[in-house]
Amino acid sequence: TDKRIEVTLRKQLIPTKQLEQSILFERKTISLANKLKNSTSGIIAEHKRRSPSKQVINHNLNVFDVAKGYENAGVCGMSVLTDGKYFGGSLDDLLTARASCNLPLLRKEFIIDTYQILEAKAYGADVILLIAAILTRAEIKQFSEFAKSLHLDVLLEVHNQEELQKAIMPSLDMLGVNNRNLKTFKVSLETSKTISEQIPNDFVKVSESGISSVEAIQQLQPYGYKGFLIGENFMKTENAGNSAKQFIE
Ligand code: IGP
Repeated sequence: TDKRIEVTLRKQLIPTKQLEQSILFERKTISLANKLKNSTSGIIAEHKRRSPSKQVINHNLNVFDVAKGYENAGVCGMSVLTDGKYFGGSLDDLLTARASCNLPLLRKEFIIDTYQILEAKAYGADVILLIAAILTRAEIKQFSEFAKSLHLDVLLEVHNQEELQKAIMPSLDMLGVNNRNLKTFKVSLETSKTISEQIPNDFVKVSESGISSVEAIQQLQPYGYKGFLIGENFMKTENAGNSAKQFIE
């Protein structure tokens, strides 16, 4: 409901038409799914200042430098947290990342309204995240089809088999398995391993959260994972880009 209020307020501030007329709305988007398919490293590196589970991760890194650093490291894409309340992010962070690099950008947000998908596009995103745990099947269908009409890729996040069965549909590009349990905040790579065989091969498989070594990635690859979403492990260091570089080649 907090998000509802937030979205309603922003909608009043910047009406839909205004978003649609913004310069970035005409930008040709880059497909993260395609980049992951053709990559050996598959790293999606995240900008995350803080989180509910870790409080402060890093306040000294600025988005501009982090985006440049990730791009120089050779990652496939970048994820930018835009949620303010829990993660200390903003749409400005997304815009700054867009100004700083040419990587496909994922808007990391709790999306509950098509307006947020228009915002994603207007602030320079190439990909949106949809979280199965907070959406109905009808919403997932509506939101993913709307995103596709704007040429945005869709990453659908699940935590378990029930969510996967509820959410699976052709308008999704990537299926992300979140290794972090939302209630306990515990992470286990076993989550990705056990769900992998239920995911049809026409979707690009992404493993999310709690990945802190190249060995972890090598463990997950035989299960069909092509993408690896990593935040904290890079952001907790002094130079996120350099840390990401160590995961590539
Ligand atoms: C990154 P980690 O453990 O590497 O920092 O995790 C990413 O997976 C995590 O931030 C995340 C997330 C989310 C955050 C995954 N799904 C949904 C907010 C909302």
